[in-house]
Amino acid sequence: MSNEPKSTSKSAFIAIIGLPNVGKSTLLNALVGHKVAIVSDKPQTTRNRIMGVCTREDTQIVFIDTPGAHRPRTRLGDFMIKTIGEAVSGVDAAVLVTDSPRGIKPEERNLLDRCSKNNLPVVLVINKIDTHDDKSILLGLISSWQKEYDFSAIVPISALTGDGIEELNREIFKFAFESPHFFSDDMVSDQPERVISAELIREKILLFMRDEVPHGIAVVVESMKERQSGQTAILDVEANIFCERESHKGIIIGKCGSMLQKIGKAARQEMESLFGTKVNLQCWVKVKEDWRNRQGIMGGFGYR
Ligand SMILES: Nc1nc2c(ncn2[C@@H]2O[C@H](COP(=O)(O)OP(=O)(O)OP(=O)(O)O)[C@@H](O)[C@H]2O)c(=O)[nH]1
Ligand SMILES: [Mg+2]
Repeated sequence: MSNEPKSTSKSAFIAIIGLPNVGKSTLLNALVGHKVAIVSDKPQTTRNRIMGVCTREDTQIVFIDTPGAHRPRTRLGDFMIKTIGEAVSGVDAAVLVTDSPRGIKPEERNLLDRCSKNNLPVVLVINKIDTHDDKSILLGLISSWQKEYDFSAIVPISALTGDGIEELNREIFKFAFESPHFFSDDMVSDQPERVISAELIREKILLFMRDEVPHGIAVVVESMKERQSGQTAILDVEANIFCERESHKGIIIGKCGSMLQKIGKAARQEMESLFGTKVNLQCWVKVKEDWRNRQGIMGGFGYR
C-alpha cells in the first residue's frame, strides 16, 4: 500500500483523553476496528501513548490513546500524566471520554483547560450508555457538560457494543484537512510486535490479579524468533514479568506455577490469533523493587 500524497488526501490527529477506566482504549479499538490497545477493568491500564490508525478512502485519522488522567503518586504516574500533556499539544482535536452519571471531576476540568489553551476542538463522548436504561440520566449529563466547554459535538456511545461509533466517526472525520497520509493505508498501529506481545501479557495479569499486584507489573519481551518445526512455523517468545516485591512474585507464579501458566496460556492464545502462527511463550518473573519510582529502570521498560 502506498502512503504517497494523493491529490485529495486528508488527515487528522485526534487525542483520546479522559479519567482512568472510562473506556478510552476500548473506544480506540472500536474506532480502528482492531485490538491495538489492551483493556481492563482496573484503572490506569494504559501507560503509554498508543497510536491507532483508521484510513477510509482518501482520509486517514490517527488516534492517540492516552493514560487516564489521575493524581500521580509515583514517577511512573508522572510519566503517564506527561504523556497526556504531550498528546494534547500535538493534535488537531480531542475526544474527551466520560462514562457515568457522576459529577464532573477536577481532572476532567484540567483536561478541558489544556484543550482550551491549545485551542483544540473537543468532541465529548459519553460512553457506556449500555449500562443505563433511563434516558433522562443522559439528558441531565449532556446539559451539565454543555456548561463546561463549547464542544464540537456530544455523542453518547457504547464502545463495547458499537452503539454510536459511526456517528462519532462522522464527527471525527470532519476534522480532517488536506494533507498527506502519515502512515501506509493498511497500518492500524505504530506499536512493534514485541510491545504488543508484552502488553497482551500485562493485560492477562490485569485480568487475573487483584489489589496492588497488577499495578506494579511491567512486562518486557526479550526475544521473538520464528523457527520451522516440520511443516509448522513456531514463534518463540521470551518475556520477563517484573514485579515490585518478592511476595508479589509468589502470587504471580501461583501454586505449583498455576497462575503463571494461566496468564501464559491466555496471552499465547491471543498472540496466536493476532500473528496467525503457533506461539511458544516462555515467561519469567523477576523482582525490581520500587521500579515505578526508579527512572533508569522505567526507561528500560519502555516508559521514557
Ligand atoms: N459496559 C460497558 N463497559 C465498557 C464500555 N467501554 C469500556 N468498558 C469497560 O470499562 C473498563 C475500562 O475500559 P478501558 O478501555 O481499559 O478504559 P480506559 O479509559 O482505557 O482505562 P485506562 O487505560 O486505565 O485509563 C473495561 O472493563 C471495559 O470492558 C462500554 O461501552 N460499556
Ligand atoms: Mg486505556
